[in-house]
Amino acid sequence: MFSNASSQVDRRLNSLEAHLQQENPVLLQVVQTFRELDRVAYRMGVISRDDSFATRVPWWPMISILGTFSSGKSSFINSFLGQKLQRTGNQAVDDKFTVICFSHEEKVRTLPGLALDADPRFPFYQISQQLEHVVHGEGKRIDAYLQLKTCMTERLRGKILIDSPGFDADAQRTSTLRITEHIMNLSDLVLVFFDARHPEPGAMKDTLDHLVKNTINRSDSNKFLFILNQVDCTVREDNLEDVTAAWQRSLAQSGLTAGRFYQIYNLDAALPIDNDTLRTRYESKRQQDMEEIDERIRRVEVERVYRIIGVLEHTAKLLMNEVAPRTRLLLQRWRRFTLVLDAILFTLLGAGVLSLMAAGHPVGSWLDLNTWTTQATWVQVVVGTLAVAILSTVGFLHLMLRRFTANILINRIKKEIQEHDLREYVVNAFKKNTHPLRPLLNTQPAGWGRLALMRIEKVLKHTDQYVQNLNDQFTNPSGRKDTPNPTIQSGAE
Ligand SMILES: Nc1nc2c(ncn2[C@@H]2O[C@H](COP(=O)(O)OP(=O)(O)O)[C@@H](O)[C@H]2O)c(=O)[nH]1
Ligand SMILES: [Mg+2]
Repeated sequence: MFSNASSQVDRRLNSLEAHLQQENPVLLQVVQTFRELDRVAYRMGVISRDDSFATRVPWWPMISILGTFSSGKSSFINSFLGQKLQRTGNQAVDDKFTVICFSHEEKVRTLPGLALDADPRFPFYQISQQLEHVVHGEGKRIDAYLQLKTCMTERLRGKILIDSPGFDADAQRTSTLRITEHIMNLSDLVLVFFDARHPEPGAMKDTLDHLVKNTINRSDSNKFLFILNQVDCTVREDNLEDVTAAWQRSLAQSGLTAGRFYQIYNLDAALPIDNDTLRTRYESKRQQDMEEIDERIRRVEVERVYRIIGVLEHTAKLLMNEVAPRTRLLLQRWRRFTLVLDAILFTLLGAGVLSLMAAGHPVGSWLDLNTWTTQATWVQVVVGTLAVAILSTVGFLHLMLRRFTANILINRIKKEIQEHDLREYVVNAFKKNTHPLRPLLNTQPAGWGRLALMRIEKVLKHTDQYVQNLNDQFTNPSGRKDTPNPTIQSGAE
């Protein structure tokens, strides 16, 4: 059973490694360190052997493009990639969410939503289960909502882009909104597009409300960039300020008052601007805002790499400083609790037998060794069997008691520990330690000893090295003006 489960997780990690090998060798080593930490956790029972801490972190920064229908989301993505990957047009051309990720293959591949649902490397892992919760029956139709496209473009290395459909259509609306919400939660950066061609966005009130209301009052609200796209359409009347103000007013009605409002247009899709002065003005404005958007995209990538290493370090410290000590304490409580109950139970049993003896019941004489040895063989057999039966009952009662006390403590931990991961890890470790085959009197949690400590220290040493390595690559100590390529090229030794 173990080997099957662990080979499955092995396969997953192998494919993660294969992917990182192509695009981010420092992170490749990080996966190996995650594996080292997994080993400690398996032995402690903290996670099962078909799991890995590595599959619990999102590996790629996710940049999603949401927005109103026909606001130029797909055109923006095509320009970003320098390739016409997504279909564009004023009709609803693409009604699916498209996850776009890097591949070394030149050929663009389109895979069904199921591929995303089943692959823990992607942000839509097991999304069908979540959908099923919201709309019964929709989980099975995941292919209707999602697709994956691969694309060989340098700019896509180390990140995932998500193109989204407008969600004005009534059918599928609940599921689409649910997926949008999921995307908003997981994204590192969300570009919210509006269409300057429609200065009166009354018809999109509903869409706007949804996009805006879900973005304000969030702790991560600064990851949302609001972008007024297609501003080239204001050239004719030269009323960019008016159009922007109109949009800002309607956004304010939906609750969004603060924040930057980028103004851009797509050079590939825009109408040519004949007037030189106007063109220069519009182009320089566009240039400035595009540079800021690009910088945010670049930063997200760098931050994500640090965050993954942060998760590795945090998990290692969590095992050492929280999970192991808490499990040890719990074991002490459990042992005491169980022994006290054992004592009470067996005292009662003993008292029962003694009173039987005192009352002259045959059980009393059976248990008396002196009489026993002088009895006939069949009596010995009966008495022996009875003794075995009594002992098994006692053993069984003891095991039931152990389970009972363990369950009481588990329920208590579940209430006591607020942090989700820590709670799960401690409960799992404790369950392993209270398994019927584990001796009650063990003082050390299972899998926690010198070897485990050495491994954790090694993991922590590696995380320090990775951070140093990244600092060297992302900061610019020599003071050069040119920004380094955020894609990490060399490994940490
Ligand atoms: N004038 C102008 N048209 C644009 C711009 N960006 C996109 N379009 C056009 O707007 C239409 C809708 O674009 P699309 O990218 O499909 O929008 P989506 O529905 O948000 O993905 C297409 O016909 C594009 O050619 C822009 O900046 N200016
Ligand atoms: Mg589109």
